[in-house]
Amino acid sequence: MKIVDAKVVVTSPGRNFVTLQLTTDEGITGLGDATLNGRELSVVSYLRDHVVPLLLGTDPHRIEDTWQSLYRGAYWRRGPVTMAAIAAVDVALWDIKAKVAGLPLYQLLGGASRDRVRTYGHANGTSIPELFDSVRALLEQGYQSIRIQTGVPGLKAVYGVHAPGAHAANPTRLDQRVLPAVEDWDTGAYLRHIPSVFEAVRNEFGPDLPLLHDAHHRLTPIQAARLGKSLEPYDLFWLEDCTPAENQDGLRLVREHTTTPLAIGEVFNTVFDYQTLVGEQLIDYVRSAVTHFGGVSPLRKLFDYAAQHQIKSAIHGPEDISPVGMAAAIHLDLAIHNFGIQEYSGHTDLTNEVFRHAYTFSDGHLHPGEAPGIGVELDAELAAAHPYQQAYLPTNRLQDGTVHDW
Ligand code: EZ4
Ligand code: CO
Repeated sequence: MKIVDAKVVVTSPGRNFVTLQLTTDEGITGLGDATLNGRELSVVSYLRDHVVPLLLGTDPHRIEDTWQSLYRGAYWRRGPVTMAAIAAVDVALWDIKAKVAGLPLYQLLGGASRDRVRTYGHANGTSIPELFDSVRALLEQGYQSIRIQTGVPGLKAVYGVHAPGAHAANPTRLDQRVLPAVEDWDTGAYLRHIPSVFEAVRNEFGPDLPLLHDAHHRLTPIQAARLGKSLEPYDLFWLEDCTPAENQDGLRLVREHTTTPLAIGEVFNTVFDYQTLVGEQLIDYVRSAVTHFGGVSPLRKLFDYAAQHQIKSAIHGPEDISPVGMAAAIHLDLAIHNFGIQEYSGHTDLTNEVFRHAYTFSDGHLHPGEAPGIGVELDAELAAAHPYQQAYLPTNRLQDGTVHDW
């Protein structure tokens, strides 16, 4: 079998998605997600200009060899653009292999280790009453674990949260350009406010509901240590991205001070980003996405490494992972032993029409379905009817104007 065609499809049914579609000489197609929020076209060029010419004529069954040749052969290793591009190839090849076998991908990964995949959803509110409404709406949708994000008194933005359905929260328009929204931040005000939010949520919804929180890389290790400690009475499922973890050593300090479980890694793209964090068991959940970590093949290896240190999976699953990336994640979630939880925000109806998928959501759980491959079909005509729109994630500044992590 040979790869005879490789197309990179960019579509924006509400937000931008980048998809690689490979076709074999036997007419079998495979899909992979290469979406890198706010920097989408860099991955399109990496694939179209530099990877597609290498793939044509090769054997799609040689997944590991293709992966290694793209990773090592480029000489320039790692980084989000490279690893999103390689991820799309890896997933498209797994999709083809599973279709040839006539099996859903999870069967090729060892079969199901559980009946279904537990998820968590995002509750957001500028105020406590608004947050409660958001939690209730998620509970009505069936979610059984909930991430809590709120406004902080004195700040305009709810940190780390995108405006619903928007490309970027309140983008500023200047001439023909789309510029990122600029949000405001005050770490002291945040640290003083957040424990009272969790106290209120516990009082309203009781002790049993698993609650998560994302600090979105905004704290130093000592601030993160203080936050983890102050949240201990509210029994969090995890505190996520408490500090920018390129500084892996900083997590030792956080870990020494708090028993709040820690989750890290949505911006990481290789196992090297996790060496200290996993090797010294400084975290409890690894957060990388199939889409940004080079695909199913390397993420499976990361999870096996994490398992040796009693660390579980928690694949990143915001709306900016396409249904193709989400499907690949759900197959992996079902198959691995050390599954923790899957983030799941769902997609708009239009996105689900562009990417028709076999995976289903009910009672707060996902299942990948039984369609051969990853179980996603791309509607190319509908995708083409919704072309790329330039968009950025927001940026963030302190009240004196200093740029801060978003
Ligand atoms: O802000 O994926 O845990 N989820 C998150 C996400 C990220 C976006 C960035 O593109 O932090 O919502
Ligand atoms: Co996050």
